[in-house]
Parts: sequence; C-alpha cells; structure tokens
Amino acid sequence: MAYELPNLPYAYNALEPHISAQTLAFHHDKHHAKYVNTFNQLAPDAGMADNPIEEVIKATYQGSANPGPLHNNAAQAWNHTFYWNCMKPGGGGIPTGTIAEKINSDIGSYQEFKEQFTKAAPGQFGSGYVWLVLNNGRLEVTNSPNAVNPMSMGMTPLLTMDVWEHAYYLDYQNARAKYAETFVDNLINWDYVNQQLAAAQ
Ligand code: MN3
Repeated sequence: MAYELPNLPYAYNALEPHISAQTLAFHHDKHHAKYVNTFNQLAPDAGMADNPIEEVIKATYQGSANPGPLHNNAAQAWNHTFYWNCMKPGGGGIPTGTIAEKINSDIGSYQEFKEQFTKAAPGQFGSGYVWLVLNNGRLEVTNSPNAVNPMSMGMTPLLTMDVWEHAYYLDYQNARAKYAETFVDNLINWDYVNQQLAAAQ
C-alpha cells in the first residue's frame, strides 16, 4: 500500500503572485515526489509497507531533530500534502468559524496569532516548519526542525507553513519573514484548518 503523491489541490499558477508557478512546480513535482518515492522504497525494508504513514512517522521518531531516512521521508511526504491543503487562492486574513473563536480564547486575538506565527518563521534556525497545533486541547503556535511533525509529540497539526528555502527562495530570496507575512495575509486556507479542528475535537 504505497503512499501516493497527491495532485496539487489547485493549478501551478493559482497562488500567484504570492507563490510562483515555478516554485510550486519544483516543490511538488521534484521535492515532494522525491520524498514520496524514497518513503515507498524504504518502508518495505522496515516492515512498514502496510502501516498508515502517520503510524510510521510516530513509530520512527526518536526524539531527535534528525531521526533517519525512513522517518524523514515519511514525515516529508505527509507534511507536504498537508501544506498544499493549508493554502488556497484568495486565502489568508482573519478567519471565520470555530477556529476564529478558538484563536481568540486560546491565543488572545488574530493579531497575536499573526505575530507569533510570523515570528516563528525566522525563529526556526535552518530548515523546518511553523505549525498551529492543538496541544492538550489548546491552540499553540510552534516550530520544528527539518521534517519533524508535532504529531510525534502527541499534538494535532491544524496548519503548517514550510520554511525550507525551497518553499520560498525563488520568490522571496532570503526574506523568510516576508514570505511568512504573505502566507498569513494571503494564503491560509482557513476552511481546511476549521476541518482539521472539527476532526480533532
Ligand atoms: Mn518543502
């Protein structure tokens, strides 16, 4: 039961001018495809070809920032599928629905969420991700190195932003903070985040 590379949920140019078609084509067709292929090559040797990918991610996490190739490629396969769904054309800005109320009650305000999320991006040294997670029922903004996914620590991911350079360098060069601000203002698919929150509660 191989993990399949999903199609992007929108056209390559759908997120322009914020993320270019060139970035999405390289990111999905080359980077994400490679992680999926490598995961599918490694899983059978580890006797995990038939396990759900979330199980592989949690079972192979050793509390390390770099738990090894099976973990890294499983997590990267999952993380990218999740990241594509966390964005949409015309997204971002102040959310509606349950997530809006929960941001206000757990984080304080949308402005405070935006501040924490955009600060976490340059705060992640090297490659990694910024996340909005459910941790013991409360929303938290967190970041992680390399491929690490908060599900390995028992949290539920609700939203992620890839802050590996391949996610933004063609469009923003070294300006990771500008990419993060654009992500929050113009790209977040709050409908999808609301779905993740509903599924988790
Ligand atoms: Mn990436």
